[in-house]
Amino acid sequence: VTKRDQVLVAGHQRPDTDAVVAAVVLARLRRKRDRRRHYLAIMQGEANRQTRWLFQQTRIKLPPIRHDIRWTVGETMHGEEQGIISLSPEARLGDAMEILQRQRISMVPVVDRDRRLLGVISPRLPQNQYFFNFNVEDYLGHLLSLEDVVLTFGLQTLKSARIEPAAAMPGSFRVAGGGTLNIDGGDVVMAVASANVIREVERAGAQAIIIADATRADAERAAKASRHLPVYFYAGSLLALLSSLSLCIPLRTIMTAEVVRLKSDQRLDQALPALQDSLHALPVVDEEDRLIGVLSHHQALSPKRRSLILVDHFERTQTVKGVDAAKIEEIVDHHRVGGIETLMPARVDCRPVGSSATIVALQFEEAGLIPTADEATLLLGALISDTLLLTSPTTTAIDRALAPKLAKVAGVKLKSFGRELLRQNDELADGDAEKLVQKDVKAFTRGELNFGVAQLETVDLSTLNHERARELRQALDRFRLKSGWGMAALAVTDVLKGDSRMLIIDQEPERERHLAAGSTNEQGEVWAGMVSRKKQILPLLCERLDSYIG
Ligand SMILES: [Mn+2]
Repeated sequence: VTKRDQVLVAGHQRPDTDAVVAAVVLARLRRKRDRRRHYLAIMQGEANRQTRWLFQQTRIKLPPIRHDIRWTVGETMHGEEQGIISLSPEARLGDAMEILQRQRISMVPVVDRDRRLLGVISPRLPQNQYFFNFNVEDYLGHLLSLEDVVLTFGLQTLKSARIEPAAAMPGSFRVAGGGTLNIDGGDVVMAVASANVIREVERAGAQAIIIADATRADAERAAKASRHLPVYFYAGSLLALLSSLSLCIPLRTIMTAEVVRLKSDQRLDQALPALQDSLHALPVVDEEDRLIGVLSHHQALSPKRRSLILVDHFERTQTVKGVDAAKIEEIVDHHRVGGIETLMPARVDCRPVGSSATIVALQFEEAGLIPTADEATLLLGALISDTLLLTSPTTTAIDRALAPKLAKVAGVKLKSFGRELLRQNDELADGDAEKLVQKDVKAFTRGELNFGVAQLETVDLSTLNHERARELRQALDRFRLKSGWGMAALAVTDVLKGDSRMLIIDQEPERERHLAAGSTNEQGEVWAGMVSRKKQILPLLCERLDSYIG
């Protein structure tokens, strides 16, 4: 499986529990049915407290956060999965050339023992013209040493040096061709097997002689003419030896150390200019400059469309960045059919039910599969979250039938699990009072009086204790003064029980008592069965205002 066979499953921005769970469990369901591809859930932003709590009830991990699905360098490069080819600085130019030709690549990275990038070798760089230029006579002692030649060709030693030759003695490669010899100290001479030549070369102060174009026996006989001069034997022609000298050059001496390095999490389109400026593929390194991949022009210029499954949204404004360059294969949602267009025919599973998790659970059933306990826990949590424990008007008979079944598989009690889950996102207990009274507030006028009515939803009205009620009253009063209202009310509504408690603050204490119907309870009068501000709470408040004679 390569990274290219990945299918991302994404929920909407500012993810709620349903968006995260539907993506995670749908990805797991698809994986069970299709093992050839890698289905990977992502979320567009931090999970909220409720979602984190729900995942903590399972062994399933929260998906990675990803806002932008455009390809990264890491996803496009030739990486570990495909095998990264690199060479050590002690490798030879011949090794590099072989790889470059066999793999048809433009560059070979040179790395140390810890895979740290030291440089690159590329025949496309002007400084690497040795690839096409065998005129290496004068490179001895600069680009390569006698030892490099001996090691690379596995030259047989016929007469060894008394003193080890210096690793990089400067000199030239010379060919003893029969004419007058012109040898300087430090030169390495290549010659046919001739005792006379050996004597002459030794007299001239050469570093060593390599005998080629000869049988081993002839070479050994000639070598006897040497007193101290090291003599080596090359089992091949003089021409072959001469023309392949450059292959002995160690990479450390000719690699290009100054090279642009790409990072794996860099976006591909942002790495393109550097790549287009480069004559060869570019290395990709980690934080410690260790080689983790190579990005070629070919890979970068023709990226495939990314496969994508969208869940819990059907609006362009809520979806991931980079959706235009992706191939939407599927949409699973319970909202209205919105403004997302697909390039190719897509499988769309939109059903008017309480949550996207409901649809995912139904897909399990339809596939003849049962979710694991952990998967059922997540699905149930998302279903409860979106339907406020099956109380919201979006709840359907399908949701009501499904919830107890999921609870059974999950091994939890529906009601108590649901309340515990909903409490996680409940701000009544610990939210900032100043923010809570302003979160959902509307201004009204009745006669001469300007007033405001705020509403705060909770799943557990018992968290509104005396202390909390006092805090909220004080914050409400400050907000009333700032807004220039004569009166302000806060309805704390228990969405599960369908009741509200009314906290009322009025500049006229007498009217305040009247509006509270004489109740002196600091936690507010209970308005039983009242949840709708527009249809229930405001009419009763206005009725009491009208009946007040100050
Ligand atoms: Mn939803």
